[in-house]
Amino acid sequence: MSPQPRVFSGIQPTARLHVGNYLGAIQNWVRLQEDHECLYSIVDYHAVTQGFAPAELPRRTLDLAAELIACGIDPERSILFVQSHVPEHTELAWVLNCVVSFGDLTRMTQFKDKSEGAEHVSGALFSYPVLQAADILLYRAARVPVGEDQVQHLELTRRIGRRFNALVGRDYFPEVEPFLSPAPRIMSLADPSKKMSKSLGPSHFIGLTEDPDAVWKKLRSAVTDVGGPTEAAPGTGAGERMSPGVENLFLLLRTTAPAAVTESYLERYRSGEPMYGDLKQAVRYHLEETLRPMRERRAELDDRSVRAALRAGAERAGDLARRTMADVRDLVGVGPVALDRASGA
Ligand code: AQP
Repeated sequence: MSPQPRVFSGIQPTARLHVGNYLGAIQNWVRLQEDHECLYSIVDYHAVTQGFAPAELPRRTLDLAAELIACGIDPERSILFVQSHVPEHTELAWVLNCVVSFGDLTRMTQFKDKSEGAEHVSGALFSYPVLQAADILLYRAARVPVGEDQVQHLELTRRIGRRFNALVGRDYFPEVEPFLSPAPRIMSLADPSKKMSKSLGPSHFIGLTEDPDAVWKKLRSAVTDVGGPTEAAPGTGAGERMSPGVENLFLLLRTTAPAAVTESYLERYRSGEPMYGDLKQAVRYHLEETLRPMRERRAELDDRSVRAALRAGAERAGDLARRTMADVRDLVGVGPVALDRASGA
């Protein structure tokens, strides 16, 4: 039997999961477990690129792991682990820093967005996509389930992998492909011109384990017909132009409700009858149906079992990572084995 294709993806423990993370990426993480060998990492070294938070980071890491398990990541089937528990991530990142071109890094739009107006811009924020490339290439994973905002970084990972292969004269790292969900970009409720994101503030996102009343408060005040029209949401079947806020509500409905439900609201939208209040109620209902089982599973999980799952995950990931790093040191000519060889030992 041929081995299952390998998948890697990571998520930062900067706060708890939101609906954008779930519909854009985590739902695919769960699905891919069926027929892939999956590694999913809580990338805590990424979370410190914009400042340390030693009093909060460990708690966030544990909470995020519990939420991922509640979403359906099965730590028996998939390798669920914390990035810093496998030190080879940062070691490979250094080697890949020697491979990446400075010009390529300067073109990363996320760096431009995150550094704009910041008081202190760390070197790590600039080279962040190299650590991301190391995360993926360390496991020689070919498929990476992410949201649309990460596609540029994956293109860079591909370029780094190719350049490494060319420099060492061996096809060592595979070609990396993004794997996008049907909702690769969920927008903010309060400002639908921006992607749903934790850093924009609580009114902009819906937390996965948020209380239903708080979710409704955010949905009720979600922006609808301001912000200018765009093309109709892909896949909604609507021929007319929708404003970004309405398009986003339809996207939330389409990804949580049966197709017939979305179609009935689209018909009402096309007929021009006022329906935004009802549309928000429908999103509220179907989102709650999606989120409730996760909230319930999350409530049943305790820290002890989550910590045990992460410890086991780090052991399994570490076995794979050590093999790759041994090869990489060899290919680059560093490390004790290379010295032994040079001296004929
Ligand atoms: N709005 C979104 N729509 C679809 N997918 C999204 N992802 C994030 N936001 C959306 C995807 O979720 C995965 C984890 O992303 P991350 O660890 O990079 O989380 P994030 O980007 O840090 O999430 P935020 O909320 O945007 O954080 P801040 O505001 O701190 O930068 C990735 O696959 C991502 O594509």
